[in-house]
Amino acid sequence: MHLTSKLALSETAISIPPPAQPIMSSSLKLYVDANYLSPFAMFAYVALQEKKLPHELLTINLKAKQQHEQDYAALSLTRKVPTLVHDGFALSESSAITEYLDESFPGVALYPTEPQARARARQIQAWLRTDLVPVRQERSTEHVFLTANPQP
Ligand SMILES: N[C@@H](CCC(=O)N[C@@H](CS)C(=O)NCC(=O)O)C(=O)O
Repeated sequence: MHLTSKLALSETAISIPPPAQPIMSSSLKLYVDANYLSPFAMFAYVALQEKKLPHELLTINLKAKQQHEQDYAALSLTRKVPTLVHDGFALSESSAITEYLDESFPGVALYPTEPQARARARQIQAWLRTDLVPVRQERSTEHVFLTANPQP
């Protein structure tokens, strides 16, 4: 019997509405690179963590070209990581993933709701992905996480 009905039948009759969405019954899988160095995969992973969404983390060995194998290519048109699979719905592109998670699940808001603030957040995200590529190249995740004593 559901918790809500049990409580409703009891004398105190405290009614606790079920969560807006049954998070635990959703199946979420995130495909990331096997070295855990893709900054794009990190965006999606951090979104799952921030929203406290239980998920399965699966790895794709990019060096071994696993992204081109039939099973993964069927999920990701671009054959890149990350890819999120939510109850059979497969979605690539890190910003699409973070926005989808934010719009689909309750919990902490990843983006502001006010349109101008939201646009500003997306603007910064877009800069990070495009215009700030030279900075990303100079401070790549390989450099930051794998170089001993990286220079600031
Ligand atoms: N625009 C994509 C970029 C994803 C991307 O470039 N992923 C790289 C890893 S950092 C990848 O999967 N590369 C494999 C390949 O190009 O074959 C996003 O934001 O998700």
